[in-house]
Amino acid sequence: MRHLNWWTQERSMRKIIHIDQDCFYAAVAIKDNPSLRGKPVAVGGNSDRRGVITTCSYEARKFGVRSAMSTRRALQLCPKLILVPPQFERYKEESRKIRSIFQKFTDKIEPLSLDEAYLDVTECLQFNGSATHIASAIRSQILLETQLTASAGVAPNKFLAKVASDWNKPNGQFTIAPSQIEEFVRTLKIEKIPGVGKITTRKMNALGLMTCGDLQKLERHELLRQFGKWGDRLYDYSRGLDERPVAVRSERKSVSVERTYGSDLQTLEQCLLEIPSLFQQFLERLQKVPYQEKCEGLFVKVKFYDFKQTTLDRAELKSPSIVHYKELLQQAFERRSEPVRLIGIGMRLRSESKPKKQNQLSFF
Ligand code: TTP
Ligand code: MG
Repeated sequence: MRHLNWWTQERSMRKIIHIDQDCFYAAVAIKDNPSLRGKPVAVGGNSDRRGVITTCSYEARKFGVRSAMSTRRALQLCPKLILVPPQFERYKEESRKIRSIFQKFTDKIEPLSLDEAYLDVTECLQFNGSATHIASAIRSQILLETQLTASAGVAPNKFLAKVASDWNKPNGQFTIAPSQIEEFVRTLKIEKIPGVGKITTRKMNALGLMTCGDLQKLERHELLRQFGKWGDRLYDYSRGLDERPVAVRSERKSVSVERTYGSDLQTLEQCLLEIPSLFQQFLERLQKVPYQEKCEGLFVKVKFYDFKQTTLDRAELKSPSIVHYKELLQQAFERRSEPVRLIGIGMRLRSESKPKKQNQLSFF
């Protein structure tokens, strides 16, 4: 079952999803206290202690309340504003759940903050490799597991994906396909470029530059002269170009072993025969991990003859076994039923655990 959609025809093209939770801190506060739903809610410090607003619900935004505004000013704009204190542990908790959903689709995750991440899903085979469908599945799963809404942008690079995630906010998504880039950037307002703040916008507007289309008329050296190093980026962004890869963090999130085979394994049976020796190797690896961490699920990775790979994750499986890995391998293999060049098995670990002296894992 080989599939070529409009996107994978461009072989070098990446598929990037930018996910951003909607009014994240406020949404968590509302989840924890449903009587706040539908009301203007802000998370921040008290006005009498020179507090500032971290964020607010969309109802509060209608009054002009914004992040980083003083609480005093926010209350002037919206006297009925309900102020709640921040609860960072809760945000981390929800953020962890959201990250483990991302991991079901790709290993290439670059978290930007607790509520925002880039995902490279170029190699993800789910939904026939449709990044748009993957993004909706991620948003549905986030809603199901956390009762929080997220917005997503889908595009061939990080810059466009980030712009796109803001396009249909809240609780929406937007895809910019390669064929639409030229038209999209021509009319894109410069203030939509991440990193272009009020001051740069004013400076550009004064030069008659309103859209990326306007920016395109300037040579690279002119942009460098006007905007310093940032000019280089602006030259590329205004054309919808961005080659920055999704920068995966190196913190330990899993323990795994994998093996590449000299000649491809042709059948499911051949693949399954490899599990016992991989499992033995996996147990040896586990004992060397100097962390005491909780298992957050098992996974199997399969790379097919053409280097396309798929990862099958099961968060509900909390203890590694040959039976579980065989089951996962079968499902992963059947996504394509093509010759296999690599098999990996592993276990997700809770991401925020602290190193312990003990040299054993808690589930042993
Ligand atoms: P954002 O994603 O910028 O904002 P948001 O999620 O609240 O709203 P949106 O629907 O527009 O995405 O930031 C994520 C969280 O980071 C936000 O909930 C609170 C925190 N934050 C601050 O503490 N200070 C700030 O100035 C901003 C912008 C955010
Ligand atoms: Mg957000």
